[in-house]
Amino acid sequence: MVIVRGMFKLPDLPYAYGALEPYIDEATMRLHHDKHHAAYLENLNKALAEHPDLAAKPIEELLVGELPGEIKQAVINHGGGHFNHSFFWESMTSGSTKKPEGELAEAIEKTFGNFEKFQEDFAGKAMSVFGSGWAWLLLTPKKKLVLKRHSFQNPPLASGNMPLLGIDVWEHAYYLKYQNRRADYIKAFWNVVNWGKVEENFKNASSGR
Ligand code: MN3
Repeated sequence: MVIVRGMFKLPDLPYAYGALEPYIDEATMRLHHDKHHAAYLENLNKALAEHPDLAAKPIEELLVGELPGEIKQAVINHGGGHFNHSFFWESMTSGSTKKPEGELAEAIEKTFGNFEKFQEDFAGKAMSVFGSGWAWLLLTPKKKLVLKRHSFQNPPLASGNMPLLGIDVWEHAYYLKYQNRRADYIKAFWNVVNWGKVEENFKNASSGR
């Protein structure tokens, strides 16, 4: 367990560091979780040190609420980093079913044509992130599925969209194993997607929770 000082705590991974091998290697997971995610938290807690009222809020609420000007960008960067990574860990599993089922599968087919086309479009979005950022499958307030690129750690909640699935394409997420081959990392990601979790996200977002 990694100890981070301050109100926001680093959640443990919901699986062992090596559980996503060979697709995402243990060394990357250790560094990514214990160092990168922890650093976002350290910096978020530092930014909120003088704002205990804000530090007591759930991260989702903090990211969509009003923020004092002097800490706003720090909360977007580091609070976004905390939210995005917490979400990302939960979106992966060693026991991936490799494809969605039920209503989510239907919605994906309706929006993108078929699952393979969705994978292609999602990968295209992730490939087209210039520099550091994320690609997201989101449910809009009008309950439409959309793919979006987000630079840096800009969190997906701000515009009222609900995140269903995201991929971290910062180099720290893949460079140890894949070096500059981002496309190979994205291809490998499909082997570890926790579709049960994505379906749960879709159900909650669809019912407005
Ligand atoms: Mn990352």
